[in-house]
Amino acid sequence: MTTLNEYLESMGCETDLCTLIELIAEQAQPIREAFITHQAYAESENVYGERQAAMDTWSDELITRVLGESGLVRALSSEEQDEVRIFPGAKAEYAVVMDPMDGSSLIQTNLAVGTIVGIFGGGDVLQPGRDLKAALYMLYGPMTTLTLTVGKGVCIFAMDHGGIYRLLERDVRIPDGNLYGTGGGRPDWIDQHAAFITTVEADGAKLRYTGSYVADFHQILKYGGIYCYPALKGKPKGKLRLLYEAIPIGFIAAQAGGAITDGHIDLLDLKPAEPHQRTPIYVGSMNMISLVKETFERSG
Ligand code: AFP
Repeated sequence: MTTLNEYLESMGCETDLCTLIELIAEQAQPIREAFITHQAYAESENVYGERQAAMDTWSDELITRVLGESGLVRALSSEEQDEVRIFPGAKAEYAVVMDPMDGSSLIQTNLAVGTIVGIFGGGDVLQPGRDLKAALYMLYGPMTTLTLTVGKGVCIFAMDHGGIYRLLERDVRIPDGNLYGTGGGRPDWIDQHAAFITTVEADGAKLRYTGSYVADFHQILKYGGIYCYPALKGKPKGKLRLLYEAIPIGFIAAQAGGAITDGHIDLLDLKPAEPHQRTPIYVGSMNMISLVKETFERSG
């Protein structure tokens, strides 16, 4: 079976980009091992005032150190760090954006969590998602999988017992489908979102939501449907972040024939104003994205 290395070479990726992707993907192994030993909550809070799980901090420090030492990354913006990190000595000009441990509050319940990464060229982290060179996520579930795009379609790898990623599926396409997952409490949803959910439920859509974005998106990628984290009354930007959560996953969705929107615009066209900017998110199959847009237009 094709390895990650063979796949990247066959895609004609720049050598430095191949090395960077492989380096990031390799961190899944130490992260998996660390789940056993880092279960307790750390005392620190991140920039949003949220309690940081020990694994958030640990995986953030691990990947930051590895990328800093690689000499390939000029700038790094992490959901877990207040400031953008600059590595002035880098020989390559990649800019990495990441959520090192998405869904970390679920680690203690042993549900699947993941690491989300986007890679830009040009050394600047504040770029529209459409300009990504690559996007990937590692999902720590029953298997460790790597879902990757280098802008030429999406493929999924699984890590074998020796730590080698082997291709499970190439040219992944999001089918039209009827799964939906939504964050926020029903009383807090804005009217357009409530109208959308009423419509999909009336159409027989099935609710699937764990509270781990990366895991919830992965089943949408495989089976079709939509993941939503809407604008809430009193929180018009919702909860998730444009740079770390919307942009890399949206790029993967688009490469698989789906799309991402905030209900009004395609989020891949939006240039982030600042690294920690939040946005409402609707990401998934084209049938659902069309319905979101129609509903938002109608209920205005
Ligand atoms: P944590 O990383 O704090 O667990 O947050 C996860 C997350 O950002 C995203 O992965 C989930 O989809 C979303 O928040 C869940 O939020 P709710 O608990 O409000 O549904």
